[in-house]
Amino acid sequence: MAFWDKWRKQPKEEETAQPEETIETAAEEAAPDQQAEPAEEPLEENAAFEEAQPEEEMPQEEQAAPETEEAPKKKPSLWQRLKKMYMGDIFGSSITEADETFFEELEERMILADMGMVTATEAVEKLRRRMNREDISGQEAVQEALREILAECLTMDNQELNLSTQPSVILVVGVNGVGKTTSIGKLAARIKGEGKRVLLCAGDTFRAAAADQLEIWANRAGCELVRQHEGADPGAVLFDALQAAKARGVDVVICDTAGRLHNKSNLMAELAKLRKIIDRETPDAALEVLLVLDATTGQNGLIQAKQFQETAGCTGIILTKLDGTAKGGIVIAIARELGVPVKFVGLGEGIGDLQPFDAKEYANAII
Ligand SMILES: Nc1nc2c(ncn2[C@@H]2O[C@H](COP(=O)(O)OP(=O)(O)O)[C@@H](O)[C@H]2O)c(=O)[nH]1
Ligand SMILES: [Mg+2]
Repeated sequence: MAFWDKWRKQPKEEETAQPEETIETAAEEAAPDQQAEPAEEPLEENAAFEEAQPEEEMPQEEQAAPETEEAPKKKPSLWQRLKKMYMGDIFGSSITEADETFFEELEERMILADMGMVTATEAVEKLRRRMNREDISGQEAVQEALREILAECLTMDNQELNLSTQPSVILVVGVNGVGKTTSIGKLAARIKGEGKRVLLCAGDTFRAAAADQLEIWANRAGCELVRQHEGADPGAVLFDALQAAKARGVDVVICDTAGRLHNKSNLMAELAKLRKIIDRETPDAALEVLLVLDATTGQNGLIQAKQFQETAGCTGIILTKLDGTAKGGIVIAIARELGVPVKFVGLGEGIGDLQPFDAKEYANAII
C-alpha cells in the first residue's frame, strides 16, 4: 500500500483533535516525565530520530567517506521531521505545462495536506504560469519551482522576534494543550543561549500543576520564575513579574497564560487585562503576543486562531507538533488566512526542538 493511501486512511478524529480534552491529561502526564530526566531529553530525541531515519542518512555517509572512520556525522535537521507531501507518482519525468491531470492531482494533494483550497489553487496556477513563462518541465525543475512558489507565499515582514528593549515582553496565548508552556521553555532556553537574562511568569494560575510545569522548564532553561499560589489573579502575577524584571535588569519576560476559563469571553477578557497591565507597567517595552497553534488540529485551528487574533492582536505564531501526524501544509493556510508570520515551529518535545521559521527550509522539507 502506498504511503499516500495510509495517510488518507487515517481516522478523522486524529486530525481534528479536541484540545480541551487532550490537554489536561497531556500536560499532567508530561510534568512528571520531564521532572525525571530533564537534561537528557534533547539527546534522546536526537538519538531516537537518527535510529528512526537510517535509510536517509546512511547512504550519504557511505558515499561521503567509505574508507575513513572520522567523517563527521551529519546531524539531521529538525525540518526532516516534517511530513513530506507525497507526490512521487504524479511527478513524471516529462511533465509540461499542458499536463492537466498533473495540475489537478497536485491541487488535490495540496488540499489534502491542509493547505486550504484557495492557496492550493493559487499555487498551482502560479506554477503553471511559471512553467510556461520559463519553459520549465521535468520532475526536478518542476519540484524546485513549486518550492520557490510556496516559500514566496510564506515570506512575510517581521518574521524575527522584536526584543529590542530592556525588558521586552512576550505574552504567550492559545487554547489548552497546544504547547504554550513547552514552547515557553524552549524559547526561554533559546533566548538565554543568546546571552540574555530571561524571567518566566506563571500566568496560568488555574491549576498548581501549570506553574509546576513552568518551574521545571525555568530550571531546565536556567531562567528566573515568578509564580504565586493556585487560583491567584494572573494580573497580579504578571505585575510582580514586570516589577521584578525592572528591578533586576531582566532582558526578556515571557508570560504563560491559561488556555481555558469558564467560557471564551472570560478567557479573552483576561487576556485583554494582561495586555493592559503590560501597557501600563512597561509602556515602552517591545511586546510580542505569540499565538500557539497545534498543527495537528488542522483547519480547525484556524477558527480558534482568528478569535485570538481579534482579541489579543497577535504579532506572531508558534506552530507546534509539526513532528507528529500533522500535515505541514497548515503552515501556509495559517500565514495566509491570518496575515501573521509564523515565527517558530515546534518539532518535538525536547528543549532544543523549537526552530525559527524558515520558508525555504520548510518548502524543501515538505515538497
Ligand atoms: N510532539 C510534540 N509535542 C509537543 C510539542 N509542543 C508541545 N508538545 C506536547 O504537548 C503537550 C501539551 O503541552 P503544554 O505545553 O502543556 O500545552 P499548554 O496547555 O498549551 O501549555 C505536552 O505533552 C507537550 O510535551 C511539539 O512541538 N511536538
Ligand atoms: Mg500550559
